[in-house]
Formats: sequence, structure tokens, C-alpha cells
Amino acid sequence: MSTCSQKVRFVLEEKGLPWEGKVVDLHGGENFSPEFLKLNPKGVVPVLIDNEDVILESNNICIYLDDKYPQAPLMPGTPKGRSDVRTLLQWMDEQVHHDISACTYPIAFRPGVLKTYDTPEKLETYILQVPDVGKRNFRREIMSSGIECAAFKTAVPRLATVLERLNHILQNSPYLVGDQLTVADIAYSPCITRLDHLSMGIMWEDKPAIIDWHERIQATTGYEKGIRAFFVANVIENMTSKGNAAKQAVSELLGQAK
Ligand SMILES: N[C@@H](CCC(=O)N[C@@H](CS)C(=O)NCC(=O)O)C(=O)O
Repeated sequence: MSTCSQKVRFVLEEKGLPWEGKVVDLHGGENFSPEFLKLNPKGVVPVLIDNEDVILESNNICIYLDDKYPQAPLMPGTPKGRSDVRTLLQWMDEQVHHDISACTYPIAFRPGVLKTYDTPEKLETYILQVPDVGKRNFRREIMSSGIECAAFKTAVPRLATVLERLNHILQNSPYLVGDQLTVADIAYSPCITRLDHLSMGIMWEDKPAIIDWHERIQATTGYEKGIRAFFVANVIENMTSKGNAAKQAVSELLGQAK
């Protein structure tokens, strides 16, 4: 259910490339094991192993796959188009992915983490496994305050601004860059799916261009085989019911931002 892994599987399936998956138990901290950290010192998924080569960073992996396996191209044919895709991916790396985590963890994952790591000592041991010090603080804040934390309160209005921007693009174009599916659409669609699972659809219910675009994306082979086929029902049920409980807080944050 990791949004970053979803986009890589989307690309693999859209291109019809053969691949084998290995599930990494994030909740159990398998991503912090010495074996995994040897592959990715940041301790995050996805990791692509292509023959002997280890490729990191989901957006980078998508572009790598498109470069190396040119069938069903997912990058535009012009320098301007490619530059527009890279801009959207950079915004995602700088902010959007962080804000999606800042919604998912406080709303949906926090209760499960607090149940598994059920003493302050166990929780701190879990947090200290995170290689990045800034991310440790982010996780501590989320675990201590849930949807009252500053990260959540910043993420909701900031994601609303991103959705405004996407809506503006999609009012004039069937896809985020030009008239064909690109890595930009593939990178952003799991975010919409995640917010939807978190019962946060209020954020784009007045944006028909986003609704139409996402329907188009969901009808692709890549989404069907790379994302929907891997849905885990009980994880989605947990996100949706916890998201329902947070709906009021989300609409208040959206209201304050107007
Ligand atoms: N910038 C990285 C972010 C990867 C990332 O944060 N992955 C999440 C899942 S979407 C993860 O592994 N989280 C586990 C953790 O942080 O403990 C990418 O795009 O690949």
C-alpha cells in the first residue's frame, strides 16, 4: 500500500515489464534491518534491483525504467514537456510526499504503531531506527499529538493548494503534462488514491477536472495491475474509518485556509 511503491508498479505494468516483488514489513521495521539499509541507507521503499543495479527513489526509478525500457513511453517527446514532468516530480519530492505522510500517519497509522510499541521506551527504540534525524522528530511529533500536530495542520491546507494547481492544469489538458499519460500522472495518482482512502475526498469534490482525470488514470492497465490489484482490504478499511473520524478536523483546516 506504499504510495511510492504503487507508482513504480504502475510504470512496470504500463510498460508490460516482467518483475518480481518482495514485500517489506514497514510496520515491523524490516526497512531498518542491516540488509535493507545496505540497499537503501534511508530505510525506505521502494528499491528496484534491475539485474545487478540497485535503483533508489521512486520518481527516479520511474524515469530510469522509462529511459531503459522505451516501449510505451511515459515521458513527453519535447524538452519542455520533460521539464514540466520533472518540475512536478520535484514538488512531490520536496513537499507533497511529506504532506501525504503527515496525513496518513496521524490519521490512520498512529494507533497501530502505539499499540505495537506500547511503552515510551519501545516507541523511542522504534523511532531511533529511522536513519534521518529530522524524520525522527517528525515521527515523534506525530506519535505524541496525532492530528493535533503541526505537521498535519500544515499538510492539509498545503495539499489543498497543490490540488488547486493540479485542477488548474487539468482544466486545459487531459493529463498533467500534455495529452498523454506520463510519469507525472503516475506519481500523483497514488496521492489522490491515498487521500481518498483517508476519507479526504472533500478536498477535490468541487474540482471536476481532477475527478475526470483520476477516473481516466484508474482505467489504465498500470493502475489496475500495479495499484488496485495490490489493495489490502483491511488496511483500506482502517484508513477509511479513521479518516471518517478525522473529517471534521480536515474541514476545519480547509475552512481556516480560505
Ligand atoms: N523519496 C522517497 C520516499 C520513500 C518513502 O518515504 N517511502 C515510504 C513508503 S511510501 C517508506 O518506506 N516509509 C517507511 C518509513 O519511513 O519507515 C521515494 O520517493 O522513494
